[in-house]
Amino acid sequence: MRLVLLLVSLVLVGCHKLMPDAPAEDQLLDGPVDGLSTDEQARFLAGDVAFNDEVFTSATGLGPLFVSTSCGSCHAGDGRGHPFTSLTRFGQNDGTGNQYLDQGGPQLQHRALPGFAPEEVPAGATSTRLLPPPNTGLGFLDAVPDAMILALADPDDLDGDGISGTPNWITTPAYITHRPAPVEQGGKHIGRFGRKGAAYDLLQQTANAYNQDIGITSNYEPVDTYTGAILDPEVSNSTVDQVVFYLLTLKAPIQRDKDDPQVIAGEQVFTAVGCAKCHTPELVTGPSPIAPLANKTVRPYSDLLLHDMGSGLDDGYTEGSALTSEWRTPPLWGLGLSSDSQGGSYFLLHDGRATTIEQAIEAHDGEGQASRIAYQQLSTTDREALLRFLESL
Ligand code: HEC
Ligand code: HEC
Ligand SMILES: [Ca+2]
Ligand SMILES: [Ca+2]
Ligand SMILES: [Ca+2]
Repeated sequence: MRLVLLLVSLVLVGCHKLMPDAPAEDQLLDGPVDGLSTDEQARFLAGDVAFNDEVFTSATGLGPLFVSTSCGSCHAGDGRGHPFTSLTRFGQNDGTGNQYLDQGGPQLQHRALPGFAPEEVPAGATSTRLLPPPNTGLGFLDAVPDAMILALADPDDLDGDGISGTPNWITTPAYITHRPAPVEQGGKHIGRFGRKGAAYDLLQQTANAYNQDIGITSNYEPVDTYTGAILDPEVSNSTVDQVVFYLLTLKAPIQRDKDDPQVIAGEQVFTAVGCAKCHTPELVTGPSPIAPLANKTVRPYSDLLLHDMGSGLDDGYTEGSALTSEWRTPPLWGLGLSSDSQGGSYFLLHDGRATTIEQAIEAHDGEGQASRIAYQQLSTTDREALLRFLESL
């Protein structure tokens, strides 16, 4: 019987593309946006291979200190990550900048090639453990003009609703080309990627990931994490650019059951209890050299701003101008599909501590307190509708 099942499953895998129950487009996270030119599709595919299939070894420059051996090993299926694929950063808990750069900060490389000592968190440093966020729809988030993010901010809470979203003001590396009409404040720019919004764009995120996560130097980030010396690039500019293009053109998750009356009712509850004040339903992109990303209305459910989420979610670690208790509102698109990439269960919030959507909401405090209390006071019917809606994203 086992053998028969095995054979059946092999056949099923074999004709994956022909089967009527092959996953529908709205169940998948890792395809390209619609409307790419033939040339752009080729760049997407090249980036896909570099991101998912290129596993580094000592022969191709891995390490000597590293966290993992490929992008795809941590970002499986481009969805939300798993506790097994987390990474650790360390530093101090105030705004003085990372005080541990000479002791291996900010990132812990806990693995090393034979003959090299892996890092440990130095005494006195505070450390944080982060799970990978999803990579879907990032090109749309990248194409949102700075001015739109700034317009959503209310750093001094002038409207008195208890919510004071603020951008993460960061110093951008010299190799970054700022997007059109960048907003600048005292020489700093608005970061929007990463759990604390400390990366300006997908090039910075990618060049850093190669360097810090895999121990791979590039022209962009040439400093070897082990010796501190500037090394020849171990990954070419063209490969980095292809990976950036892949991230830019990964499609946004498609909402399911959107016409279901319970889902529609749930979205109304979402707005009524104030979730939409941070999880901004709609953003509009500006110009982009990639036509399908330009001037599009998208529904990520994020304002890309930082919010103080209270002491329970305080990780004691700062990045850019983000305080220890501040997190960038995570986009909620793809939420209902995230257990597919998380081994069948949910691992939500920055460190994956919430294993249900309800637990994630219950952990909202600080600026999220009023909304969480409103959620706790909902009738069962409204609460069920809200969850149905969240699962449809
Ligand atoms: C060890 C696991 C690991 C590896 C390897 C890894 N990442 Fe990540 N990635 C993470 C984690 C954890 C975060 C969240 C970090 C943060 O918030 O600052 C992240 C964040 C990101 C983001 C930001 C997404 C967002 O929503 O803001 C992008 C893009 C990304 N990674 C791309 C890459 C690329 C490209 C590579 C390969 C060059 C890579 N990652 C390798 C774990 C990994
Ligand atoms: C004050 C702004 C704010 C409000 C209001 C708010 N959220 Fe959040 N939400 C956040 C931030 C910031 C996080 C990330 C916290 C972390 O990672 O530790 C988050 C995380 C989440 C997550 C986990 C997402 C993931 O990918 O891990 C869910 C689900 C969520 N919120 C749903 C809701 C719902 C539903 C409501 C309304 C009841 C709500 N939020 C209200 C800011 C807010
Ligand atoms: Ca190396
Ligand atoms: Ca390090
Ligand atoms: Ca406010």
